[in-house]
Amino acid sequence: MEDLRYPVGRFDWDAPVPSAQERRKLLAQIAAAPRHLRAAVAGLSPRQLDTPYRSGGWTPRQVAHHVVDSHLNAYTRFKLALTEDAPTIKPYLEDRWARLADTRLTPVATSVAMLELLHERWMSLLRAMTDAEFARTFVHPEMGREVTLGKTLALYAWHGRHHVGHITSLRERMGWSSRSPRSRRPGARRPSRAKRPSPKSRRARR
Ligand code: NI
Repeated sequence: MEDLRYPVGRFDWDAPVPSAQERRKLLAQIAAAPRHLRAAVAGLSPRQLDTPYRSGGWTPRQVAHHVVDSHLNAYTRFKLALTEDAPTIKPYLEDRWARLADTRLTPVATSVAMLELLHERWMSLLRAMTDAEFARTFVHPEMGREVTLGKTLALYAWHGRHHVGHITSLRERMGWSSRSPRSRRPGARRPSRAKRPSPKSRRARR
């Protein structure tokens, strides 16, 4: 059965540290993440934004705010590891962060804009990093070992796609069109409200 929690698969901690060539692809994914988040939430109503993507899961609203919470921490971890030798970073309780008042009260558009600006600055840092800098590490106290910035780059490239996938897969499953009816996939068109088909012709459609 498809696991709704992992729309792009799980992150592979055992994969080798990305090569310089692989890093280019990961950098492009991080650069694209704000654009993809913006498209994923575009046109969602407040009610849709508050629909959990799975039973017991986060809503698109919580997901959007969480991506900013997470990437703010990630940006800080990069800067700590670039300026200190194997510093121990501070984990945070993401579920509790997602239930704080700002997640409830801040428009999703604010977090999309924050992510755009944050990634603009984060990308300036990432693009300038050398091989030796990607080999620098921090200690994650819950993992009890050093993690390289190269691996962390792969993690956050995955992380953005992972959470955007929660929203886009919810939209697909719910039949929520993206943006306007015109951009609906061919074959996915629904009858307009003005001309509802009779029950008979509706059956024939299946
Ligand atoms: Ni996350």
